[in-house]
Parts: sequence; structure tokens; C-alpha cells
Amino acid sequence: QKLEMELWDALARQEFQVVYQPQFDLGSRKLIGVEALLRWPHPERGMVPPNEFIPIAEEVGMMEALGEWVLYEACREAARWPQPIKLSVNVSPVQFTRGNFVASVTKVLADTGLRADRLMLELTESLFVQECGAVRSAIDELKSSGIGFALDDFGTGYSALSYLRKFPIDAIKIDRSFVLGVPDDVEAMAIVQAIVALGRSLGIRLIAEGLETPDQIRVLQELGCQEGQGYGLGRPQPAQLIMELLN
Ligand code: G
Ligand code: G
Ligand code: MN
Ligand code: NA
Repeated sequence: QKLEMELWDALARQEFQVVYQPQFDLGSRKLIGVEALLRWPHPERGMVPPNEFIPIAEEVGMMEALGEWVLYEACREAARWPQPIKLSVNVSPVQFTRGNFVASVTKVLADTGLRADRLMLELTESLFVQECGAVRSAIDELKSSGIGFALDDFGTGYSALSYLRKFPIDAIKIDRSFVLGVPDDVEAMAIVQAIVALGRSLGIRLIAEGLETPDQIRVLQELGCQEGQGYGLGRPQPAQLIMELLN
């Protein structure tokens, strides 16, 4: 209850921040994109993790506004960067199902001047659980404007895979919980190999999350995953540092 009121205040006072985690081509080690991640440096509680406040924001009907703020902020920064790297932004399912998401994204791109083909929206499997016509048409409309889609936390949610064919998914993000077990955990290795095979046969790019060690980076690349992010490659950092990295 209390945190709920503080969330609204924080949005009004622009207390939230966006940090950017670099994403690399594992072969060339070139920086090819960043993932925007929301942060809430609370004046008394310290850094409140998104896993704590995002579910509340979704519940109290604030996620549309907060999601739009993150998107605007990230697109505004990315439009200034000296190289046309990709920008990935996480999207909560409620942003799709309430309000007019397509209009809001279109307006943000127009206002910030970021080209649509530089934007990737990260969706979670839960969005595809109920076969929903409104979600379908929103995705198709955004896709035809040039925006790409990545499936976040892949393998941790619902196991129906049919939506991979039905929806225009450009990239699969291999969840950190699987990458963590590479290369020693036999089962994690098997799951990662299966996800890579699935992505390759469907022509979907693969992005490994949570790459921490040189071994994990090397083995993921050997298994056929071309892209990755993680503390072993780069921490989430302020926009200014991404700008310096690109200069
Ligand atoms: O950045 P961190 O590891 O703390 O993120 C934890 C979770 O919060 C991840 O699942 C991440 O996808 C989610 N998250 C971070 N930023 C955003 C955001 O801007 N919007 C949404 N919907 N989720 C986010
Ligand atoms: O679910 P999503 O992929 O959006 O979550 C991204 C979150 O994972 C971010 O909050 C980020 O801080 C965190 N993260 C990114 N790289 C690593 C890593 O190498 N190790 C761990 N433990 N967390 C990471
Ligand atoms: Mn993500
Ligand atoms: Na993830």
C-alpha cells in the first residue's frame, strides 16, 4: 500500500532511472545493442529491485505510464548515440492489453526520432498464453513499422511453442538460469543446445543472458549462439557511459 503511493510520487518526480546493458556479437566482440533496464534509487530504501516494484506497478495500473516513460527515455538517449546500435526495451504484458500500446510506441518514435528498425521490444511468454486477437494485431502492426521482437526469459514460462511460428519473433533470449549451468551442468547444457537448435531451425536469432565467465561465453558461442550479454561482458550502465563506449 505504502510502496504503491511512493511509486506514483516517484514517477511524478522523475525518480526512476534507466541503465543500459551492452549486448555483443560473441564472434567479433562488437557492441551491437543495449538492453534498457529500469532502476529505482529510493531516497530511504536504497535501490529497489524491479522484481519488487514492477508487479506492484502492474497491479495498481501504473505500468502503462511507467513503461511509456522508460521507452521514451531510452529512445531519446539511443537516438543521440553516434552508432546505430539496437535498443531493447522490456515490455510488460499489461502494456499490450490496456490502453493503446501501438499509438504510444509510434508517438515515442516520432517524438524522439529513433528509427523503428533500431528498436527491439522484449516480450515474455506469458503474453502469448491466451490467444488474444488484440495482441496479435498490435504485434503485426508494430512489426510492419520495422520494430523487432525478442522473447525474454525463454524456457522459464509456458511450454507451448506454437506461438514461435504464429508471431513474428526475431530473437530468443536464453534465460540466465540455463546459462548459469554452462558448461558443467549436463541438463542445463542439454536445454541450451535444444533452444539453440530450435532458434536456428526457425531462423530466429539467439541472445544468451547472464554470461559471467569466459567459459560460458566461449561455450555458448561454440553451441551456435551468436549474441550475448552479462556481467562477464558488460554491466548495466548509465547512458553517458554507453555514449563514451561508442565514441
Ligand atoms: O535489471 P534487473 O535484473 O534487476 O531486472 C529484473 C527484472 O525486471 C527482469 O526480469 C527485467 O526484465 C525486468 N525489468 C527491468 N526493467 C524493466 C522495464 O523497464 N520494464 C519491464 N516490464 N520489466 C523490466
Ligand atoms: O529478465 P531480464 O533479462 O530482462 O533481466 C535482466 C536482468 O538481469 C537485469 O536486471 C540485469 O541486472 C541482470 N543481469 C544481467 N546480466 C547478469 C549477469 O551476468 N548475472 C546476473 N546474476 N544478473 C545479470
Ligand atoms: Mn529482458
Ligand atoms: Na531474462
